[in-house]
This record gives sequence, C-alpha cells and structure tokens, in this order.
Amino acid sequence: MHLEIDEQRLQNQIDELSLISEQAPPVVTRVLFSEADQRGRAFVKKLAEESGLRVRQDAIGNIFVRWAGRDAGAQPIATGSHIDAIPNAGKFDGVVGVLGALEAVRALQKAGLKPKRSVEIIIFTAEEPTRFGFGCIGSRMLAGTLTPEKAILLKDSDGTTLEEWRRKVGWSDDLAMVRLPKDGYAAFIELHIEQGPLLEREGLPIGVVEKIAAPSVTRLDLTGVGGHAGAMLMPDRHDALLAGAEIALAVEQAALTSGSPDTVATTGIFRIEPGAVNSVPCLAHLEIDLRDTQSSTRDAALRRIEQATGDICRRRGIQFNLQRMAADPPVVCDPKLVSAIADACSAVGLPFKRMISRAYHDSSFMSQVCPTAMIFIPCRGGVSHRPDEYSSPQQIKAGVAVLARTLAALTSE
Ligand code: HGY
Ligand code: MN
Ligand code: MN
Repeated sequence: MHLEIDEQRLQNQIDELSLISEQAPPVVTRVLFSEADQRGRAFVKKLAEESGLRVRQDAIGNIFVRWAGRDAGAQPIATGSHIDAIPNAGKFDGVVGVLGALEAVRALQKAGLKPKRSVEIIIFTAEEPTRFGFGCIGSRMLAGTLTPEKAILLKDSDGTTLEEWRRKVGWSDDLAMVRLPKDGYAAFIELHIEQGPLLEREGLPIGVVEKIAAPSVTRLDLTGVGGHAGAMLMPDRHDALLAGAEIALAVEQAALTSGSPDTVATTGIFRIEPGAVNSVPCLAHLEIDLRDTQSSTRDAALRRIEQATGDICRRRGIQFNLQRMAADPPVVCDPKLVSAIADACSAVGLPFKRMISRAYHDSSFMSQVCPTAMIFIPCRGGVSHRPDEYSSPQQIKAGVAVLARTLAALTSE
C-alpha cells in the first residue's frame, strides 16, 4: 500500500494550532478550560469534520473522532494524544499524536483502505497537570481510575471546582457516562515526541515504547509565622520559605541518593506569601514531581522526602500539610502491539529502538482499558516543555507513516 503523507499540510496545521495559545508565539500554553483550550478544541474538531470524520465529546471533554469501519460490531482501534500544554511549552508535545493521527487516517483513506474495524482518534482532556495538580484527567476517567465522585472534588489553585468549570464552558453531560467498558477498544497506539535525547543521540527515527515510568505528584503547604523583616529578630523566626527551600533540596537529595539513575525529582511549583520584600514569608506552597521506572524505588524516595519534611518543619517550628495528588504504577506496553509497531517500521524500512518513556502519557491509563503501546519520534536535543521543543517535518512524517501502517494492520485483523 502506497501512503501519501502530506507533511507540509501537517506542519501548517501544527503551526496554526501553536498560535492558539495563552502566550505570544513561540510560547504555547493551553490549560484546560482556558479560552485557548476551547479554541484549540474547536480547531481540531473542524479539521476532523473537514476530513469527513464523525466527532463527539464526552462529559469530561475527551473528543472522539471516528473513521467508521466495515464491521460496526468489531472493537475499534484507538489512537490519539492531547493538545493541552503547560505554561511555557512547545508546539509538538501531544499535538503530533493528534494531528499526526488525522494525517495518518487521511493517508489511509487516500490509499483506498476500507478498514474492517473503525479507527477512533481520541483527544484527551488535561493530559497536563496544570489545572488540577495532576495529569491525565480525561484518560483516568476513561479508565475508571478517577471516579466521578472524586473528579467533582477537584479544585484549581483559585479554588474553582471542576463542576463550576464544566458549567462555565457548557459541559453538562453526566460524568458517570465517561468510563469506557473494559476492552472498549481492541488496541490503543499513541504517537508522541520522545521528550528525551536518546533517539537523536543514536540517529534513530523511531522509538517503540515498551514501558512508561511511574510518576507521582505531591502537594505541600507550609505555615510559618509572618512578621516585619526589620523588627523580627532571627531567633524568633519561623520562615516558611526557608523551610520550603530546605525541603526542595531534600527532594533533590532523595533522587540523587535513591540508588537508581532513573529517579528524577522536581519541585516545579514554589509559591510564597505574602510576597513582600520586607515581610517574613508566612506561607509556602510546593508541588513536587518525582518519578522512577520502578514503583518501589520511587516510593522509597517519597518516604525520604516525607521524613525530611517532618524533621525540617519540627526544627523550624513550621506546620505542614502534605497531600499525595497522584502516585501511579509504571506501565508495561502490550508485547503484541510492540511487535506490530516494529513490523510497521520494517515495512517502511525505518530502523527503531525499543525504549522506556520517562514522561507519562494518556497511554499510561489507556493501558487499563485495552492493549496499549507508543511510537516515539526524536525531538531536537531531547528538549520538551520549552518553546524551543522541535521535531522536523521529516521526523514527524516517519512517525505518521509507522502509525498509519500499524493502524492499517490492526484494523484488518
Ligand atoms: O509530565 C509528563 O510526563 C507529561 O509530559 N505530561
Ligand atoms: Mn507534556
Ligand atoms: Mn505529552
């Protein structure tokens, strides 16, 4: 089957979507429920409808774009990713797996494929953690690991609840309808940039993901004693910022001393109050991202952080509230799907390597619904979650070609 992938059209769409952002180009930011998120959703829906595909959206905002197969009773094949973006992000994270999937379907349609199984492209709600403090809200609800009862309790940093946001944007369907039946799909394949340097370093065009690392997010609120920066003498102080600073260094140490090179830890959010130069910080809010490829190593590092937090706060006379927002297991991708992707690489003559994803993805949760695997393409310098994130049109085309071949094989089974 000869596939014509129009990389220029795809690049134009990636560029156009990147301009739908809460920040000026080249910075991409599209946080769930923002005006940019709403416009980004409309943009992708319009592209899908222009390709003659059927579009629907569920109660948490997951968008489903269906290419109907010949056998309506057969379990569909799913693909897709996300278009939301954290502050100061780039234009390829998630987007390659959404717009690339649309291009793969267009190429298969043009090649005259009449799929037995339907193909469904899913654009997942809030893969990024920015709005509610942890990621994959949409795919967690599809998998049932985030229940409607827990979801309605979610609050953003301004205290606005998920329900208040849903009402604001006009989403009124019942959240209980989101969860997918087990094996609701025959398979899920996600195309994504690597967000790491290995493929570029080894000069390889494709990565086939066999495992996804175990992520976690911890929220920490520290309460000290505020006061006048001039009048409050040092022995009398309970400075929330300094306690937070010690804890942030303890987070780094927990990763460096975990015994595993795969442990990574980041204090990505650190806010203080009142934020006046002549006022001793009375409050500090930290959000900590810690991961490893093994749950046991990750959890041991988390325990060390909890221990250090207690010690530091006792010594400094600080109150603390520690909340585990998420701590998910690592994911092993489906070996048969991994082989199907490897076969597709061979069919198009592309070398590849089997590898681990250190980033988490919606695939992490779709793996609880159906057999799941991922296709990676290189990104320049391994850079991601920065405006200079970059994959070339040729690199993206290679990923789309492997995705299209894999979908063609899976839809005919
Ligand atoms: O943080 C992650 O791993 C993903 O990019 N949201
Ligand atoms: Mn991301
Ligand atoms: Mn992503």
